Amino acid sequence: MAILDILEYPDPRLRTQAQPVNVVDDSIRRLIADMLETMYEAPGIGLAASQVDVHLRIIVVDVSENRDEPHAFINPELTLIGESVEFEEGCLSIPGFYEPVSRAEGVRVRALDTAGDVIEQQFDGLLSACVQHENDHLDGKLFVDYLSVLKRSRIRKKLEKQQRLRA
Ligand code: GNR
Ligand code: NI
Repeated sequence: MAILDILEYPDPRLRTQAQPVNVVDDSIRRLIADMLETMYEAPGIGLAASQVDVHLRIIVVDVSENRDEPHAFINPELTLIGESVEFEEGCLSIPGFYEPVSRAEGVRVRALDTAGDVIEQQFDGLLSACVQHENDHLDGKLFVDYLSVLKRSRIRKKLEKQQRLRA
């Protein structure tokens, strides 16, 4: 197992369109184990492969209190359900910033599991928002894209400054 480095906004690699996984093999299962370890260590409630600079369609989530209900979805396909509701969102690639984002209240996810079998599950609440946030990463989309140009550019400038000071 390994803790992976998480890319930070405005790194252009976060804008990469992720590619479907062709075969669910041991290298994919190892990546998922490393993604879960990285998510728990961060700590976060979700992680997309895009955030660790692997541009494959894989997401992991765990919104449980005890951090013992991991979900991994390979090649997820989402069907949005219900009205839109606002969630306060953060992102491990945009550390320290939290803003409300409108998301569908429910989501149906069709995906492959770590055995390569097709699964279909439905979620609501925070898990629904988190799955939608992770799926956006796979298409190079970030929660700041839903904010005003002004808010987004303020966040970008603050992060760029932090990154300059760190370098
Ligand atoms: O840790 C995270 N918290 C969060 C809160 C509300 C909605 C989505 C998220 S996902 C985020 C981890 C992350 O950046 N995943 O891509
Ligand atoms: Ni994120």
